[in-house]
Amino acid sequence: PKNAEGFRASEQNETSITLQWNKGDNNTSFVLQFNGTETNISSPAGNGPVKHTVTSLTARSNYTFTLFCVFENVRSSGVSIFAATDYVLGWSLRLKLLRAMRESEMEDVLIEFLLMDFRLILFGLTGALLSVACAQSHQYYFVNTSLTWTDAQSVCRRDYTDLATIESTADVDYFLSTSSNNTGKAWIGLYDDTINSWKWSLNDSSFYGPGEYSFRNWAPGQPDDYYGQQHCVRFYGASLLPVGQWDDFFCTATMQFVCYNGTVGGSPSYVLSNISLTWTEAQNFCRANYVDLASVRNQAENEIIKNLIGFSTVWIGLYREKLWSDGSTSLFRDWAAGEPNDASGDQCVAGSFSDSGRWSDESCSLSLPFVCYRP
Ligand SMILES: [Ca+2]
Ligand SMILES: [Ca+2]
Repeated sequence: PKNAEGFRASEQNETSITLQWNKGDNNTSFVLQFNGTETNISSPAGNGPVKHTVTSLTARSNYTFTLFCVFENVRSSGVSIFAATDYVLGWSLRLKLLRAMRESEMEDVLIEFLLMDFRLILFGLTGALLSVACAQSHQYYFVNTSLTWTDAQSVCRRDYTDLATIESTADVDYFLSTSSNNTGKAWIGLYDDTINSWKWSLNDSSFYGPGEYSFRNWAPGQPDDYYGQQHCVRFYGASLLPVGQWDDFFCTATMQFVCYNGTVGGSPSYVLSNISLTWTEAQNFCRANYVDLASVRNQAENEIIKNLIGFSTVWIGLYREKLWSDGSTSLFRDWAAGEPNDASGDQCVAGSFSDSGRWSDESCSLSLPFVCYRP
């Protein structure tokens, strides 16, 4: 069967996320996969969208949900989305106060003084929240001129240091405080480079000869970054054609994988797992028991792995991460519900002033205001 259409998070609060999708055919039922559990959901009467609320979640956390359509006991391939729960209570009030302070004409010293006072008040009220409050590392500047991402990057590099790198929830708050009257989006420094975003899990430059780090064996039409969420690479076994070629795929899918186990007599040695894991779990497993997930450096190694895996399609060590304009390696992410969701090509990232600063991927040629930083 086909996958459900319009799968998205429609509402969330601190501890629950409501998912919805189009109902489609009356005879279709659904399976929702989440945190290693599966829930069967039957098709409701009527034509409206199907809604399902997942409860007992942790505040301000990211979750992955995968939805399968089931028709006559056959499952669709599945669609995955990420969604996040809200801040804990009291957070939005705090942001309003912060913004009000920024708006006023007070001297910076006075602002600092008030923030300090504010920290103390907060400490009494909320305790744990403090670890993330008011600890930003950069000075941000909102530039209220709409430019493409690349042009915004040039302006930031000319007049400041670079587009904003956001590495913590404190940075997100600070980003929000840069513009009190803007309800739209603004570019930040995160972007996707379809060549340099790809990395091997085994990150040791001496392991790769000339051209070997960039060896690729993509299947036709791949990588396609389907739904903007295919960031890990699977290697087709003989049950999926074309065998031995590669496809970018949802990192949360589970499958067998190939670990690299060092060299034996000068040749690389690989181990095929007999269990199925997500890409990150597979990476952990290989690092704990062998060396790492397998890198494929040339056609000869591609052949060895193809012959090793037979009919199984497996994870290999190739994956992709968006890059920061200033070269930061921060993995902090603050995606809005359902984001990133734009397929393939170069995508750039904007924060939304109307959605707690959360991020979305957008076409880099879109014109938006932007936020620069100076150390
Ligand atoms: Ca793909
Ligand atoms: Ca998007």
